[in-house]
Amino acid sequence: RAIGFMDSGVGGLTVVREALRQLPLESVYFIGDQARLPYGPRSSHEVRHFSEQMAAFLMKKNIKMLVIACNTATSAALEDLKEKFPIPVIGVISPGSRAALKVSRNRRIGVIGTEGTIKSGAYERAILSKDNSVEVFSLACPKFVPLVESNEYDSSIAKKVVAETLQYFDNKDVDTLVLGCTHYPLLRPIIQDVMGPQVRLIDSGAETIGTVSALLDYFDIAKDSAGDQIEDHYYTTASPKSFNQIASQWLEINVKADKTEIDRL
Ligand code: DGN
Repeated sequence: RAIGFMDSGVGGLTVVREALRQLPLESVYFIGDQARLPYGPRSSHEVRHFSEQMAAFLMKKNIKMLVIACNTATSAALEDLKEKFPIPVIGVISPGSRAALKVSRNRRIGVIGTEGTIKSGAYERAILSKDNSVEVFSLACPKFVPLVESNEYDSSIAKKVVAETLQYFDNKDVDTLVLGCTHYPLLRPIIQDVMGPQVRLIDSGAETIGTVSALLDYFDIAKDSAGDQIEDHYYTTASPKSFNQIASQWLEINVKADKTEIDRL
């Protein structure tokens, strides 16, 4: 059985990339809801509804574990999906928060994400519930996801937009910045450049794979090399052309996604 991953678009692939590296024997079922992207500006009610649909689609593929590879969906739907589905459901916010606390020295932590994630306050809650002596500075970056989805993530426009947006942190003296949206690791080199080498960037999605790996062991459901064949499947709710291009580039494999209709989800 495979591990299911879901996101609003290509962002979740940054989590899958880490899974391919850290858990090479596991099979992946991925769905990106590109037809209804971006999730950031939507109400949490709507994001919850879409997340349930994607989770139900993946459940039909007989997955053994579900990774919500999207911060916006994690903040809106994690509790709901945990209740509804009889398999382990893992979000990206708690692992990202823990990693930030682990590396920050001056206890001033920045978080960037979509409007939905930042408005929900999920990161602040997750970080402060583990250590309430830190200061958290949160910023919504609504322009970042469209840059990534339009394959502009290393263009000069991207550099300008990222630099302008992150000016907010100029006087905040954060030493750690959480990439609280799974699309943002594609902008990582630019973000690092703008923030400077002294700031540690936390990739929440990548951190999540550590949790996934521990849970596979805990439930004793990890595949070993004597297990069945590895078969990865990618689905998008929009036309697969741009998805395949970004996915193949980012995962360094030839990805051929299938389109799945929303009303069939
Ligand atoms: N990749 C999603 C996240 O981590 O929040 C959000 C993308 C979007 O739909 N705005």
